[in-house]
Amino acid sequence: MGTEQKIQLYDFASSPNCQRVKIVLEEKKIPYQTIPVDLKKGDQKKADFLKLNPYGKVPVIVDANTVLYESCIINEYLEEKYPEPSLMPKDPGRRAKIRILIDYGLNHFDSPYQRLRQELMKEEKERSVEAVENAKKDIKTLLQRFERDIGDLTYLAGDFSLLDAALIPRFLRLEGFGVLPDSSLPRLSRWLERVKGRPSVRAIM
Ligand SMILES: N[C@@H](CCC(=O)N[C@@H](CS)C(=O)NCC(=O)O)C(=O)O
Repeated sequence: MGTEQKIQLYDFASSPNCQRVKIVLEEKKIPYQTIPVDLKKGDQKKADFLKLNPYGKVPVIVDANTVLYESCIINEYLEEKYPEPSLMPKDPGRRAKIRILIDYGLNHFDSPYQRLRQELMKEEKERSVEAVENAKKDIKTLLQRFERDIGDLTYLAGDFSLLDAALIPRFLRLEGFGVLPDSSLPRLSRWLERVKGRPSVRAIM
């Protein structure tokens, strides 16, 4: 792949949605170049960028004539177009289950995750300790599903997959928020330590 054919990733370095795509690009060793989009300056709402993504959000990838947005859809595209190394099982049922868990880990988590995030963004004197503790409790309850499912597996669905890639950025934030590691989630806590050793994850940290 020559330099001019590299995938372009419109990126904001601390964005978990961009990091999710970068993990897959790194795992598959796909050459790419990042094009920074300054979200603080509102570059994502400018006319040129809206032509790439009408939602006005990062990430966006440009792969030759293909322009895509929505991080999980981008990752599915990368898996189909660049199948090696594979990040999805062959069995359609197991693939579907992974998609259910990605949806669970991102969408079903969103309410307590955003509550916690908003609360922690406040100045300490304005923060409600009760709201923080309630959100953490709700998140830990939701995380029990992964704690059960991972069992003795190395990664969330066996081999490293799009499920791990999708959830790592959010779970790293949960670590920053003091939710993980946690004694009620020993396997998930060990999983997080394990994935942090992967070069693809080190690249986003
Ligand atoms: N569902 C989208 C969400 C993308 C998203 O919310 N991106 C954030 C950065 S993490 C963004 O661009 N925010 C800027 C804005 O909404 O103006 C995805 O998975 O790609």
